[in-house]
Amino acid sequence: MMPKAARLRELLERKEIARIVGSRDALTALLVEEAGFDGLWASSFELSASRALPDLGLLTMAELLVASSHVNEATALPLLADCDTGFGGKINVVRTVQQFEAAGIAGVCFEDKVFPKRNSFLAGQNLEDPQDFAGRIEAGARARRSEDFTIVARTEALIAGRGMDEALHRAHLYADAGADAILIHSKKPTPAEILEFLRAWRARTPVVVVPTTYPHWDLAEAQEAGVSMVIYANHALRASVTAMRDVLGEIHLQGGTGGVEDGIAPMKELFGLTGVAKWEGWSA
Ligand code: SPV
Ligand code: MG
Repeated sequence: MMPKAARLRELLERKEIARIVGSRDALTALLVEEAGFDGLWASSFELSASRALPDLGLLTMAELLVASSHVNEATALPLLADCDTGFGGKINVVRTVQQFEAAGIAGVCFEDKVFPKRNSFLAGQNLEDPQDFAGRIEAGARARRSEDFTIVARTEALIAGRGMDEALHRAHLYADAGADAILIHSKKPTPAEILEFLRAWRARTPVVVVPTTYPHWDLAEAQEAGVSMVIYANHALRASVTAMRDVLGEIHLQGGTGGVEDGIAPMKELFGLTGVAKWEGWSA
């Protein structure tokens, strides 16, 4: 089978748009694979939320590496790991690349915000100096062992309200520095500014988007406009919060679990997902 890094690269470079999904743990990754998606995203927002922490750059590189490895090991899908700002300066980016690549993870994404970053949908966004950030991307690209290991550079210029010229300037700098793809993030309710970016970018590198605030963008239109990959970054986590709240509320109200039993995954389904039969085969 093709190594995961090569598979992620192929997803970015093929004509057909690829869809990857935020997976905060191994079980979520299994469900993403079962649903037929192309790959996985280890989201700093989801991994923080799963620890009941806000997405403010609180998790260390080692914590994100362990969590990302659990996600990565669960399936054959390639994983793009969200490595926030890269945990410091150039040498921290270098070690991040070394460690994530050694763990068999297909690629990493670094964003051009000042450490500690704030989740893109929170106020108060500070951008890193573009030359400094480009230097980190260049060092990270040099540090990888395999050319297939993907480094995505994410610019938050639009998120920070710095305008299209700044976004394009930064994206070109990061591509010059060796980024394999550009993630252009937006918090607008329509894809208008993403479309403007794509027209000016002229497919210089593959482009990745995170359509959380513009969820109605048609996938075929996004592909036509030049998007290579979309990330559904947080939907599995948000779905499970809603489902857990509903069920826990019902159980508390009813004084028992009888009323929810038919609406939740049977134990047998979890035995299947967790591979009981496969594991029992080892001792047969
Ligand atoms: C994440 O999922 O952690 C992301 C995307 O980085 S966002 O939450 O939009 O910043
Ligand atoms: Mg993140």
